[in-house]
Amino acid sequence: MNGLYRENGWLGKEPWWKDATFYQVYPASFKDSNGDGWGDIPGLISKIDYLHQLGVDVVWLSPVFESPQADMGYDVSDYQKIYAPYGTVEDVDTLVEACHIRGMKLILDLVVNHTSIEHEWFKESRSSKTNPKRDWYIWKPARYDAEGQQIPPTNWRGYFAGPTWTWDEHTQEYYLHLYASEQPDLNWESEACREAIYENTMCFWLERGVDGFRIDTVNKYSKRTEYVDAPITNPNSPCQPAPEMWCNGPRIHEFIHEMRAKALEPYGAVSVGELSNTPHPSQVLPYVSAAAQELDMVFEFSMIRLGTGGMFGPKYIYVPFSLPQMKAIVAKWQTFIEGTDGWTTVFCENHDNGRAVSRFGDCSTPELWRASAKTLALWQATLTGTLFLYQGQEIGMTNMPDTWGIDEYKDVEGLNFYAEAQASGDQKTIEDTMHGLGILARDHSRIPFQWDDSPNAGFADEGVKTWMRVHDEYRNINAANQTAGQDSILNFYKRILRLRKKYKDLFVFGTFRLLQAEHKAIFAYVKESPSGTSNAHPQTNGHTVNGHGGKKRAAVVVLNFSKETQDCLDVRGVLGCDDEDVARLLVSTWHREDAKRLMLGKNASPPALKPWEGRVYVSF
Ligand code: TEU
Repeated sequence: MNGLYRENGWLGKEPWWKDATFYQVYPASFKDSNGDGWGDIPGLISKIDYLHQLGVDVVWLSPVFESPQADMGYDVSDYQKIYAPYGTVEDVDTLVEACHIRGMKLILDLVVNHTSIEHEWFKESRSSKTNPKRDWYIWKPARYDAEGQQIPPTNWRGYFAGPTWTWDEHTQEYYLHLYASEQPDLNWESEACREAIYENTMCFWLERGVDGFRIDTVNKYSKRTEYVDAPITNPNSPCQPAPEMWCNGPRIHEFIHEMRAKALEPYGAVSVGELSNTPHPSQVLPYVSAAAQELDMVFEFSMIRLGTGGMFGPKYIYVPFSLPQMKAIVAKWQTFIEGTDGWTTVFCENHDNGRAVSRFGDCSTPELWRASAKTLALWQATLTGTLFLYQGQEIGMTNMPDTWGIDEYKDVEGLNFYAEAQASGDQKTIEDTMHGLGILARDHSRIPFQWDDSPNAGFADEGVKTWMRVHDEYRNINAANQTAGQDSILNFYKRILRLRKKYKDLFVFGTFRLLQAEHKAIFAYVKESPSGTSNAHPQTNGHTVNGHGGKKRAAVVVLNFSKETQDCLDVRGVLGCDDEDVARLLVSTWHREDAKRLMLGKNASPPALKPWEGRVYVSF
């Protein structure tokens, strides 16, 4: 069993992936080694020591498979070939080896809700209604409205705006695609199709030493097979949001359990599923309960979706939110596994969202940018669950400048939403959508990594036309000028990733209790060691004996999410310090520790928190 369990006051032997630090690489934008302006696998290999020195245990590589790139590789046309600008299958073998010799691991991005329209399976399926692979995709006849006009089989709106059905003239039927029309959904109801998925897309890579997968759209494989219309919630559109028609469907747990049994378990492969549109813990736990033998963990998106106007129509109409709203969401997803055999993840960036320091921090001055990036780092590093970083987060990369126009945006999703706004003819909708894209667009996390202050930020050689524009600020924000600086964001990440490991009983496995829930500027919480002590001691006489009167070790995390000075809460009181107890300052984002700050003895109260200062105090 790989849940969080304790024997004799000890943390049981936990699976390696619970306290591992994962790092997502978006290959097109990480490092270009051959001067075509597009990142590649040899470029990533050349930077593997950078990741190792940061403290990365596992690299998650976004899709590099053969693809026409309708959705940046999330439209695969051959799962066993590599998109040539990224390199070759042998390059992946070299990357696996480069990770393993450093004690690191590599997981790939498994995209099997759909293939590319150019995949051989789809070509066969669309060739005729009698082709053996016809039912490997989802084909339906047309409907006709009251006026006799042909309409799609259902009124569903897809994730990229527009309908989820495209008409195929050759066989006179529609095919389903939750995303772009170039991404036809696979029919998981077909056992032959599922078997091919496990063998062709998973076992092939696991045989080559890959250590697991991030599983794309993991809860969407089991559609509700009645294929009925969704309720009309937007009378002004022919397409209606319908995630309930394909999320968490009737056979989803059967399918994922089978995927684990047939492909993951035999290789001891780790799995992290992308679980969107699933806001209730009671729906999430069945995916991550160890006993269920489905997924090891999932990404739940409530926090990272803050600011979006919902997942469908108004997604890019920005909706301001408060810190108490964010805190309530974090508390919900930090505590939902307590008392269960489930597990969770910690993340605040990925390739589908804007940059955290731009969305949740403060980039109004260089000082606040640095301070807020470090406090966000401290926030992430002290939360329970497996930690996932996204490329560039560790150096505080920011959103694209708000002076950049729509021509710098390349992502199919954002461009479709913008085109939909333009089609409305409503100027305010167009302006509001551009404003929302300026904060939330997936493009912000996809511009070239800023390695140094050389032209093209060291991502590509000088003079090379990069596939996306390099940020204007690359001379000030880059890895090279943060490598030496002790106060740099990069070095702070290195430091707190080590601390997270050293105090894993508190930060990785600890219980979470929110403090000052309604405070509009302070994000504070208590993390308590499940084992009762730092070095779990065997229990005797039924009580944990730890030299601290049996008190559980705890940490108080106090983060100032504002540019104003804020009073610090009563740390000693929260930790239940008796007169002779001392609360120890473990880390501050502002202060180089010194003796007087380190200890909070009797009657001592912590100094006020500077703007965007984060601190962690521990009981012992
Ligand atoms: O995204 C799945 C998805 O539905 C959303 O959670 C995602 O945020 C997207 O922006 C739709 O709003 C996954 C991948 O992460 C994404 O990059 C792909 O575009 C998508 O699947 C299709 O493969």
